[in-house]
Amino acid sequence: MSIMANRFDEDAGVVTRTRTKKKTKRPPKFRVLLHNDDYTTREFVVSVLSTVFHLGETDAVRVMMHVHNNGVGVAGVYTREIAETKVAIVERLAREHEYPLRLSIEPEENED
Ligand code: TYC
Repeated sequence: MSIMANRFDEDAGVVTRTRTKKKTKRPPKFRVLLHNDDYTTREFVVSVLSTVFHLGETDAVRVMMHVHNNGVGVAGVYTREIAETKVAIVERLAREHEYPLRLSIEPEENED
């Protein structure tokens, strides 16, 4: 949230704006979504959730089962570059194991 006051500079004929409230600098966050398929093994998904997304065994199994039952689920929430890097790492791992596992990224709506 920012408040801007307009001022007219008479010498130069230029309108300047003065920001009176300090801009809070929180970078946008992005959800990394995991998508279900019929071929990737449950064990592989749990291992990715634990090694790449740092979930404990219980949460990793819970997220994997949520995706298995609902089609899609959140693996984690990160800034854009970290989210994109994790997607690239998991996609490479999946292809190496010849799994069709898919991931995507979506912006988290701002909460302020
Ligand atoms: N549906 C897969 C199976 O039954 C398991 C699975 C879960 C696959 C989550 C992908 O993102 C996924 N083997």
